[in-house]
Amino acid sequence: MLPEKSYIEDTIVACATGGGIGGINVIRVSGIDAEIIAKKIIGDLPAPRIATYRKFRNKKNEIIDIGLIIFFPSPNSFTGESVVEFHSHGGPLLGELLIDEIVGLGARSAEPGEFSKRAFLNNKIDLIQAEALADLISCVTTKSVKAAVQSLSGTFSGLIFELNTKLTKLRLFVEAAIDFPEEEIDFLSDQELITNIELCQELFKSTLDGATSGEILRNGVQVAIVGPPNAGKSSLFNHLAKSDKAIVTDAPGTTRDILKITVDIDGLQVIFYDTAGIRDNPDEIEAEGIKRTKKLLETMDIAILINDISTNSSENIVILPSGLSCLHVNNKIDLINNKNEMPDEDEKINISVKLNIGIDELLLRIKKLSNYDFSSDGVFSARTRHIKALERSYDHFLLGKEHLLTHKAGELFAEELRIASEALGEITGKLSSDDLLGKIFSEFCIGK
Ligand SMILES: Nc1nc2c(ncn2[C@@H]2O[C@H](COP(=O)(O)OP(=O)(O)OP(=O)(O)O)[C@@H](O)[C@H]2O)c(=O)[nH]1
Ligand SMILES: [Mg+2]
Repeated sequence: MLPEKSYIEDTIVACATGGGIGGINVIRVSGIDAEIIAKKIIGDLPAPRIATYRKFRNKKNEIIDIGLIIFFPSPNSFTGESVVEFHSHGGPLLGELLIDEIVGLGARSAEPGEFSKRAFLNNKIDLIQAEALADLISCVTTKSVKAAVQSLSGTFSGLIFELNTKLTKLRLFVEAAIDFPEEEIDFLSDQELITNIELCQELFKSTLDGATSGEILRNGVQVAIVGPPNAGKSSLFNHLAKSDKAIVTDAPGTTRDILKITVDIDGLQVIFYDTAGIRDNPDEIEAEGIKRTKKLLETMDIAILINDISTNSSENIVILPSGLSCLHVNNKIDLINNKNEMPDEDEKINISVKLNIGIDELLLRIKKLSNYDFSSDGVFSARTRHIKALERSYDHFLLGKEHLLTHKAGELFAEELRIASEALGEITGKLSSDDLLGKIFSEFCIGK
């Protein structure tokens, strides 16, 4: 998977900071012409890795800005290529002027994620670390920041490496035993082999658990608040948002558009959606809202099905997709005067948004349903594609184990373990297709 020559031979430039109004902008140049470009702009080449104060000049020798320049000679840079960073003054136009000048000197504007892609292609970081880098900027909770930093610093990659080493050792051991049958090694009775298989399985399980938590942390938990009109969906939504984001009235059919807020629940990112009340015979606009609610439900992790206990409006109208986790909630319990009228159904949560009763219990149940392990420390961030590849790898490992222990088929064991290793290679990028790499890096922002 060596990069094409032309790809790596050109020099790229982009603003590595936001490019908006601020103290400074960092304009990053990477590639073989970075040194020449730096010399042309400041007149000389500063000492490596030392921030140097210089005038930045255009082709006509006019000063376009004054700032710091740092030169990172290859291979000791973020991308592994020669990199020059210009710290220009903040302001979008200034940054653009400098970039135009650099482009005029032979560089090309970088594509999204291109710096990280070069870092990956030059083995500075693996794919997990590159993805963690991209995730870091979109984290909205401190827990998810910590997790992304863990992945960036190599925690997740280290586990994948350890798993792969274990798989390879097991495979080589069995292959050696197959290759030298004359030595009559009865490897199946070797307790060390059995122990190593068990240890590998344990590591698979704990890595999958960690990655699952990491994925939940990264993606957040999607929760739709649904139910009949007037049940108090928007009231609950506003309560969770701590703002009057949604319109609340006592007229049924108030909400039509889907509203969304992100709430930090003990470090877990929970995305709540307020939806149109579902009922028979809606008007035309409401019908569109209901259609959207039903579509939304297909992509949710959890539905809060909310019912107005004072009217006991029918819940049967809301048909949830099969497999969707659902929390049944009775709202407006403040309107029930007689305690005997209070439903005592274990699975239902009785709340009053108005009096802030039962909301903590509701949040607790969301936490439980999220499958996120709140007790675990050192969580690392992970993506769905990592989990899928890990699961595939684990399945092949288990199949191999069965071949070996049940059918005494050493060759099949070795073959399954080889496929299991390949799946792990996709995670770190050792064995990823160009298409996959292109897709991953194109989702990065420019300058990354
Ligand atoms: N007494 C009482 N009233 C509530 C409670 N929660 C909501 N309400 C009232 O119920 C009415 C409807 O609330 P909304 O939040 O607009 O209900 P909704 O489910 O979003 O309704 P639609 O958008 O029309 O589907 C409003 O008058 C709220 O003030 C509660 O816990 N107790
Ligand atoms: Mg509403």
